[in-house]
Amino acid sequence: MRTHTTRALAVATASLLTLGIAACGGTSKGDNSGAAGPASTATADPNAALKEGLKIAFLPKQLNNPYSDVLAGGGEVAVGELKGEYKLVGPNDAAASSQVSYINTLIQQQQDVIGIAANDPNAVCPSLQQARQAGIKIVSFDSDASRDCRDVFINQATTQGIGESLATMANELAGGEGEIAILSATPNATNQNAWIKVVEEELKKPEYSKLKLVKTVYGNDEDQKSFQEAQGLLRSYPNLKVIVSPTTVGIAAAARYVSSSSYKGKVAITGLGLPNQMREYVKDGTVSKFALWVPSDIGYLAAYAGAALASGRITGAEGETFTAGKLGEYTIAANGEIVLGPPTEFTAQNIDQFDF
Ligand code: RAM
Repeated sequence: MRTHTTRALAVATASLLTLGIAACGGTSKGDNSGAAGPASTATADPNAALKEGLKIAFLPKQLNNPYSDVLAGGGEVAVGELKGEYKLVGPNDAAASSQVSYINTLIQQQQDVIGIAANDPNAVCPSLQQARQAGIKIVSFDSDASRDCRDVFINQATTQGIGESLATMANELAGGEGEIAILSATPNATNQNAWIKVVEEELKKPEYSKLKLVKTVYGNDEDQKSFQEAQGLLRSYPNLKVIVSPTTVGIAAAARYVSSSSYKGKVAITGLGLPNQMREYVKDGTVSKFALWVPSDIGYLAAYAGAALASGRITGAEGETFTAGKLGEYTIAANGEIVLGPPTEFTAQNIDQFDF
């Protein structure tokens, strides 16, 4: 495509101008000369062929979460298309530093790309920096690591967009007034904390003046703890109208609790959920509306971004473009962010069209 080529050339030229003298070659594995830092010192070659045989590892927040399985499944498909070597590893809990030992092992194994959903933006940084110094490309997805310890971040949708959608759904379900509460994942999760911040900002707007966020609690993305936290919220706040849970684990646990309690039909549950986990609660009337994106597309896009980085096609700089197989072309935005697309809202009308 003409526009594509023109754009790619413009980006390449811009990168050359920006990087100037610092651009003295790419960093390869085993080269300790400076992969770390917010922007790579390599120059993007938009015509570089994608390498085959790349070792691309996925490290989600935790393994025992259906969301991680769906997401990594998309990554596996993409790595297959790229003729690479796929690996999935991870802890069973989403605690701040639970991923560190996995990163260290992936460095030992000389992976080419580590895709990570960071359980804490900073706890993973020293190990990720070591990985970058060993020439490994870091693609954060779902939950970002600090900007200076990864190359790009695959964001499922814009942080602002997700936060706004959570506030809008809560407002609609509360009928424009009353008490709402948030049931989040872990207290250190980059993604949930960023979305909650947007919700809090949204609630300051005049259209939300009658909506009151009474409490935010954390179920740590553990089913039982999330269930108990939902129960606790309803006991502590008898006038609660809506529980907003921006985590697939939390929303499913809260819906399960409410569906078999006297709160069913009185307290609304909304947030971010997997259609397959939420279907029964939509069908039984506990949940009328929630949102999400296609998690497998995040994994798929992360693998292609990793391959583009490891092949020198992109460096993570703003304005660079690459093609992600069936998903088409993506442009890197500010701060190395690559946005998948807008979230989808699910209701009784459309939920049966989705199978993930
Ligand atoms: C949970 C995890 C994940 C988040 C989804 C919406 O599965 O916390 O990080 O993106 O919910």
